[in-house]
Amino acid sequence: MPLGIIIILIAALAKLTLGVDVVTQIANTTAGGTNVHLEDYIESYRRQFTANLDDYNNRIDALHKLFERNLETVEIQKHLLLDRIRQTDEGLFPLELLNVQNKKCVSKHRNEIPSSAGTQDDISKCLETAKYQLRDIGTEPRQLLKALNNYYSNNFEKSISSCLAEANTPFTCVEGEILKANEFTINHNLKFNEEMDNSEHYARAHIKAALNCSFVIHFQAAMSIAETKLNIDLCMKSEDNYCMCKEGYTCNNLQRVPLSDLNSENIAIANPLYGTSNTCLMLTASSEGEDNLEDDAIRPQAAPID
Ligand SMILES: *[C@@H]1O[C@H](CO)[C@@H](O)[C@H](O)[C@H]1NC(C)=O
Ligand SMILES: CC(=O)N[C@H]1CO[C@H](CO)[C@@H](O)[C@@H]1O
Repeated sequence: MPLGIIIILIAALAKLTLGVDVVTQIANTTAGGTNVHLEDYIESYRRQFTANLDDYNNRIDALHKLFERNLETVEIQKHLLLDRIRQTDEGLFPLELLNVQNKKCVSKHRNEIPSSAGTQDDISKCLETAKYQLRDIGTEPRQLLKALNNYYSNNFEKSISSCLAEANTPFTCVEGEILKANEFTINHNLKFNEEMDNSEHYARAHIKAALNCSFVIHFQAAMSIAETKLNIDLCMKSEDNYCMCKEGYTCNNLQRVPLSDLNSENIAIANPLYGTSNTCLMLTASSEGEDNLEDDAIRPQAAPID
């Protein structure tokens, strides 16, 4: 006799003697058909649980990646800045070769350019601090993921095994466990979302700190580079303490004349060359007590005496 017919007979018999519950049980568990269905039913939930765990994992990973991508940006910016410092440094070599005056100006100001090694160290410190904090990102969510995984693979599986082995009505028993597992999952999801929010908040704060840390270094370096270039430029235009008299000749004998001394009523002024070995003199008028050439009424005048 084909198996299907036996099952129908048993089901019919059971219905007569034991009532609806037993029919359900038999219909859900009889070999060759419905036992497989119950297994499928459980399996479909297992798949859902696994998908849930994967989702947790993906979200934690995404948070880490977000953090790492931002640190990569800092790393890229570091290389760009080091390039810029190198280019600035290299740009000074041809200037030095032009003439003695330029060479003096360049060597005087060259060390005002931020050093590559120092800059690299400073930005690396920003990155190290951030990476150190990265270790803690996602700790709580990861603990919740572990707890959920533990629940699915231990509590749930044990209950299901005992449902299948011991319960008179395994389907009802299994359904009860699935209901419990769903409830556990929903409560766990709420906690997980909350912890993810906290972690994201924490991560963002540290990303911001790392970007700010590197920004400050960039800003200072850019300022130093610009200032150095300006100083060298000013120096080469003899607005510094040197005067280019003619190609190849410089005068470093700069005398500041207070405005009050520029008195046309006086018949004589002191001889600034008297008793010195200087052979040239550059006079610059300066306002009283002030040491700033920028504000001078009269620009430096070259007065080679030889
Ligand atoms: C950025 O860093 C500088 C220097 O460390 C600090 O003074 C400043 O408060 C920081 N700004 C922000 C927005 O964190
Ligand atoms: C897989 C399967 O056949 N499930 C059935 C088990 O019995 C219940 C009745 O309690 C049905 O609702 C299910 O469809």
